[in-house]
Amino acid sequence: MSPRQNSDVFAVFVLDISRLFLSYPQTKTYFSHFDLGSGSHDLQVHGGKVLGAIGEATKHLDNLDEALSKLSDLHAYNLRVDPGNFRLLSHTIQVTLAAHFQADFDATAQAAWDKFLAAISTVLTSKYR
Ligand code: ZNH
Repeated sequence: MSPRQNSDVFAVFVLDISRLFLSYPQTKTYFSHFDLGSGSHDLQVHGGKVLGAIGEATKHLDNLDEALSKLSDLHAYNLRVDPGNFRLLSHTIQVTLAAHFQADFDATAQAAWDKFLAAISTVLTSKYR
């Protein structure tokens, strides 16, 4: 269950992005304009966007900088999300995967996801100043 084999992973995670806000309430500050109720329309749409971007990134593993360039601008110049939050989201994604794919999410899969999500986070926080 590597990041490359991702299709059904995404549907599952969309339902679960509220885990980020429940586990790490400080992350809610960026979403004051959202309905943060578990499973709300806002969360499903946003979860879909985030996972869409992650799915797209799996197709550009050798060129994440360029593939994520626009998103990198958005997070650095516009959203100004504290970089520490990327670790929290990455961790939340991995816990979600572990919970839903208990047998497949072994240590090797975890290492691959951790590396992949860290690489994405590095790009998305690379333009901060
Ligand atoms: Zn983010 C948005 C992705 C992280 C916060 N994002 C977003 C989007 C996407 C993303 C795709 C959409 C865009 C458009 O629409 O154009 N993110 C992402 C990724 C990651 C992230 C991939 C990693 C991995 N974010 C993050 C974090 C945070 C955030 C960590 C905090 C906590 N985002 C955000 C916000 C927004 C976004 C706030 C906006 C929303 C609305 O809609 O308003």
